[in-house]
Amino acid sequence: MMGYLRHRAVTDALALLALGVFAGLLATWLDAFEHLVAFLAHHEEIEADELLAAVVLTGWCGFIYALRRLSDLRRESRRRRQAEGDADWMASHDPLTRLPNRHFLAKLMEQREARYRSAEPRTGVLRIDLAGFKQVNDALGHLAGDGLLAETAERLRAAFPDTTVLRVGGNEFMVIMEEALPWTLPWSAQRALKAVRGTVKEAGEEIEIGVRVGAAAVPEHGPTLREVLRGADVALQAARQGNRNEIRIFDPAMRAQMQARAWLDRALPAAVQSGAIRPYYQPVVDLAGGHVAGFEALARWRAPDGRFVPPDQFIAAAERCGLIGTLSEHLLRQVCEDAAGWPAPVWVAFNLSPLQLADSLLARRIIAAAREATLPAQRLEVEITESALIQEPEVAQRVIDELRGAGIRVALDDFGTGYSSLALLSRFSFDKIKIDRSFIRSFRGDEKQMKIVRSILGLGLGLGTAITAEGIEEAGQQRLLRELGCQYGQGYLFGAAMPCPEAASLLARNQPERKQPAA
Ligand code: G
Ligand code: G
Ligand code: MN
Repeated sequence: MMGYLRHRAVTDALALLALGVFAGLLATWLDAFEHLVAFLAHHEEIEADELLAAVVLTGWCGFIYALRRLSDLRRESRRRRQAEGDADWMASHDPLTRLPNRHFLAKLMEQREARYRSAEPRTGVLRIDLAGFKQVNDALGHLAGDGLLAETAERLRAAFPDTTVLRVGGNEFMVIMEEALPWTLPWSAQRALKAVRGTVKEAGEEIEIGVRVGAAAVPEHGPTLREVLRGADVALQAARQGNRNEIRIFDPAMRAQMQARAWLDRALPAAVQSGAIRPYYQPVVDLAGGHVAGFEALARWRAPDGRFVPPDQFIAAAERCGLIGTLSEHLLRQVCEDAAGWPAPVWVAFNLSPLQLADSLLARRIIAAAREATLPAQRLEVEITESALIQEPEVAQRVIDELRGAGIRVALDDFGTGYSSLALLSRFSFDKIKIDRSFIRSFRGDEKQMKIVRSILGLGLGLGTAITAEGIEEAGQQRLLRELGCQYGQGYLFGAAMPCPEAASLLARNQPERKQPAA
């Protein structure tokens, strides 16, 4: 449009110039000026000289007018060019943080691929996301969430000046470091973590931001930026499985892990619905009497190819996919039904996931499941880990009180691995404490571990809480624990988790002496 106008202006100017030159030549050839002067001198009465001056003045005015319109046109064209540039900018930037976005990244990759073909120059990539961002959004509102993102962008920009910092997703950021030296990658990841972590004030609240960083570089982890972005994503996913503040550098083994995870997430819903995940039962032995006192139900999933999927993996997947409630409900029904068929007073213990303790109806569900299966509440035990109690202490308190009120026992699982907090022991009431197997494994040879096990046993005695030692694998461990006064033992020495029919036949063989008919 502008080009066409300029072209016409030039042709017009040339035509007018030609016309002027032609008129000048014609006037010279006809001596027009002399005739005009003579004419004016002869006819003073018509004031033609004034008229001429007016015509010349009008000409000049027209010229000025034309110049002004021309400058308007210029300004208009500049404004339009800028607007076009802005549209480009807007398409390739995020309006909230003013950082380049995914489109920018796509263009950058295209440019590199066109320019370098196969071997791209060395480039470090960090993918960064915020832990608990969704909770901030949900609890404090989207404005607070926006503020958090803007603040994060600012911190990253300050930490990486003259480097491309992008926002590539809801709460995901990226740093692309061209020409970065190989050994600086972990250091840069650390810099990103340090820059972003810490507290932010939003909506009048101090928010603690957690940061996860996945890092990868061209050419160590792939020949192109495109591939390395994927590698950094895999590393970020691995970092997400860790703590709140976590850094992972890409490692090819992660790829296999991610594929396994993706398979789990796909296959789990069907497995939960079809009942492919079943409870197995590991015996818990009364150490003084030597008989099986109860069983701990442990979920087992035999995949279609026959191999067992590790429970910590599918439990974590169920938590991730929001299926833990459904899975747990299926399992608990089966467990209560199975245990109702065992002779009294053999009991069954059921593990709860920390996530489930946020459900205020949990206790009622559990009580109902036992009742429906006609399993007396006294023969059902629920195992809870400390982390579950710390996340939602008020709800946990209510759930525990309700369960105990109904006669269901509550055990504190894996004691010794987490916080092992005395405050928790004093705040909540437990019927049983389970000493984690990591203590039992080595306590015989280790004076200090021995003292700790002895102290936990003393604590149990003082609080009137039964103690189970987990992970007993050797007869020597069993003997020592019995001598120390530990009431229950569990571990491969007595048996691993087994299907229900095997548990039933174990019970038939292993009855407490007092129950056996007198000879
Ligand atoms: O059985 P091991 O068997 O490998 O179990 C691994 C982990 O999975 C343990 O911490 C155990 O408490 C947990 N687990 C096993 N079964 C269940 C279950 O039914 N529900 C929940 N929430 N955790 C379970
Ligand atoms: O976290 P929780 O205590 O619920 O999990 C029990 C886990 O301990 C299960 O994974 C179970 O298979 C495992 N386990 C049970 N007995 C033993 C044992 O004697 N040695 C080892 N190493 N693990 C055991
Ligand atoms: Mn357990």
